[in-house]
Amino acid sequence: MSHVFTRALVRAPTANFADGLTAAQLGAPDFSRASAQHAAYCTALRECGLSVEFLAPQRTYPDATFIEDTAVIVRGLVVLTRPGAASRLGEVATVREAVMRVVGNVREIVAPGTLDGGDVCEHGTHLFIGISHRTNAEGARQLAAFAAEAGYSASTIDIRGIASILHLKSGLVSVDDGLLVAIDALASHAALKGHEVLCVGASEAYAANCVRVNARVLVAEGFPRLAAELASRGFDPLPLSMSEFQKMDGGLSCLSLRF
Ligand code: CIR
Repeated sequence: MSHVFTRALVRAPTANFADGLTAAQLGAPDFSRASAQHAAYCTALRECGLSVEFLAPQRTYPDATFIEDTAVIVRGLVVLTRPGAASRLGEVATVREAVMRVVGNVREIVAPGTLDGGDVCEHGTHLFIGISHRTNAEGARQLAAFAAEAGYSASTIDIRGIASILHLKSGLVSVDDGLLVAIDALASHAALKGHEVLCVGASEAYAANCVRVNARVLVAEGFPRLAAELASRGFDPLPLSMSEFQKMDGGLSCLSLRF
């Protein structure tokens, strides 16, 4: 992986975190456990060499801890999103200022486009953009146009028929310019033809949302097969408890914006 991350933006969960959106049916999350898991996640980012900036917690937006959905930050490209869930639209204003501090020239997805950052999988200089129940074709089109200006190609993958994932990156991530990790339902998708794909079995599907951060790969704890497979390929997995975020349909990538 050529890019070195130096900073991350995060936002701690609020006490009303359980009021956020979820279809997971895993029960209500425990706030104090979620807070501890979030703190451990931030420690892990620091271990990977990043400085971690905390944005103010947002009680008005119980899903705001899933900060990844509000912006797409890839090399030379910063795009504020327009989240597809009405209850999350207002989150973008709360990250605008912090994102502007990162790069002055910020682009923005506008209506009728919708786009969640979790639907954007950066792989080398290509963006796979998920068409989901949150991201629509117009949002993807706008992002692809911004991406082209920044030298990225882009293609879409329609995930609306895959009930088990909320966002594309819930089931497809890039751990290296030459390796994707994907759930069964995506591993043999035509859009991935020609790419090397490590397929995560059904029993470990949640772990597909792992995150390459410099020398490490953050992986959800409790999914030993993926961790072992990554280790055997020379990666250095860093397991993290994610149970409370999983209950709210969230994964490792959505808890930070990394750049
Ligand atoms: C939501 O439904 O929007 C949140 N409860 C979870 C968002 C997870 N985000 C992500 O995977 N990028």
